[in-house]
Amino acid sequence: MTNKDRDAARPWWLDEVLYQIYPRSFADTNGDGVGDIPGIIERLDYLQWLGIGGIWLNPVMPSPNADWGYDVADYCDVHPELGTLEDVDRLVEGAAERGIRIIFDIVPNHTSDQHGWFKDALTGRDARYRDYYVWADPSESGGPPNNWISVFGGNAWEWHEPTGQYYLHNFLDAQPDLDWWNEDVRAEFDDILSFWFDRGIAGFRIDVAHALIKDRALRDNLPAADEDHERLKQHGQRQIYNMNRPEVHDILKRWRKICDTYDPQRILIGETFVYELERWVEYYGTGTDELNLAFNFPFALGQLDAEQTKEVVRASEELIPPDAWPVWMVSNHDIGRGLTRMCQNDPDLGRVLMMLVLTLRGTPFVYYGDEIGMPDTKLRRDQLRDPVGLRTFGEVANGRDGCRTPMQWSAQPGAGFTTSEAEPWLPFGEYSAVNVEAQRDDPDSWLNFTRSLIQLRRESEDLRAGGYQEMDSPDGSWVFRRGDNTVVALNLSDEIATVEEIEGTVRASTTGGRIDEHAPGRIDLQPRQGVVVVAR
Ligand code: TEU
Ligand code: CA
Repeated sequence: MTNKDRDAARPWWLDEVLYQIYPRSFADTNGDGVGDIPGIIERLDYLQWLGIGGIWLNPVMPSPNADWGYDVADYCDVHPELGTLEDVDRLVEGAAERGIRIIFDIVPNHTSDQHGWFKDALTGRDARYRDYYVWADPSESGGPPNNWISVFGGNAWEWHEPTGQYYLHNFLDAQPDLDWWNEDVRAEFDDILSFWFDRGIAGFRIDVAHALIKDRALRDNLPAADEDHERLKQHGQRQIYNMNRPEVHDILKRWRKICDTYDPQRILIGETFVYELERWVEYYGTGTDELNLAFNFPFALGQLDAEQTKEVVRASEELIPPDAWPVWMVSNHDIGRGLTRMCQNDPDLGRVLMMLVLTLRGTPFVYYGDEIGMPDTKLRRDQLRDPVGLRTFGEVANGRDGCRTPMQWSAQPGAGFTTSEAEPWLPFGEYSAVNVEAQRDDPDSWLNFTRSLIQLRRESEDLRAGGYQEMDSPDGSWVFRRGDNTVVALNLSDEIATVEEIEGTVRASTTGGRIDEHAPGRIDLQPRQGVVVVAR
């Protein structure tokens, strides 16, 4: 069987562990305190050693950084602070040599207000690019066209005095929303996708994939109700007309067709930030005609609770189309790190969570630093760089900056991230306590735990491709079978748990000393401990 035949039989992204890098915070090669693409190239050997098969990079395109790259000023270039197009080519090539694919982030919902299209749109109602954006007249009583509010707080409409209309911004006013009813906008993005795919980019993570197209009649949103998700209640309204429109699926299906013309097939991963699993599965379409992977936020935003989390996974497994494939993620650059949010920084529970993510049926994502157990970093208000954190400081500790602090490579000044003299763009976490160098040679370290679990997954057909089947488990525990011969047993409680009907050899454990132990039909788990047991 040639490599190509094997790819055709089973696409790579079903089997690999993917890794998210926040480029400004991974590795700085020129001493300006900002991580860069050459820094990622230098660390490819580390990522290969860790065993990952693909990297998603947060946006690297030119941006005035009102929202740190999520305000794109040019979709077909690289931000000078991060590198050049040639660096991207070297990254793609160097990664490919190590069996690693590069996935980019694309932001199609809005541009920067510094994008050429928007600058032109401001010049007049007849401007060439005016209709690339969502413009509206004041309401009859004067004031904004409707009641929509921005995800980041405040009115979603910004008045433009010189042309006498409002423009829509679902995020910052420096992030004007594109009008996806406009066929020209669709055509532009077809070209942008092809531009990067032709350079060897393996796929895209699509920013706010559920938001792209708005209600054509700009109807008012309804207020949030008691039964709504906590986050929606805080927000105040149901986002039913300013996003989450059915027509978004046509756009994503159009993109999928483009991906499918490439060999190897390119993939689409959606930031489908929806609160109901019934809405989430819709982004998979029939299972083969829309997103390849749709992030599961009901899972990621939950607490780590045996009964609740199990229920979300059970429901996700039931709802997902048979030809579609789950994706599991608990940390990212917005919601923070699972260790802090879901495990209150308890390292034992944190490892159990890592074991869960790496052993569920589906593609796991590891956020940079999670493999060494980096918690969210505590920051003072004057240290924040994220506009959203600055708006919400106090309500959300550390805002979104706490999970974006530099990767902790070593205990040396500069943390192995930058030079000892440089001021990092965000403060370091506690890098003398938690870093790659100190953990690399310690067999019981978090890093080697993560790595060995990734290796086990690579070697195990059951863990990569086997079905998920929940088993009976003691209170506070979660036991499931993967494929025919592999059982994952997680004790999330503070009591010892005895798991029955489990026979085989311990092949992975969240704590040292249990590897190769024989489970003769039952096994005792210590509080907050997890094991993977393989029969035969
Ligand atoms: O996030 C979209 C989004 O909905 C989140 O911003 C979330 O609601 C918020 O972080 C809660 O605090 C994406 C990007 O991941 C994020 O970094 C961008 O700021 C946002 O889109 C706008 O592009
Ligand atoms: Ca740099």
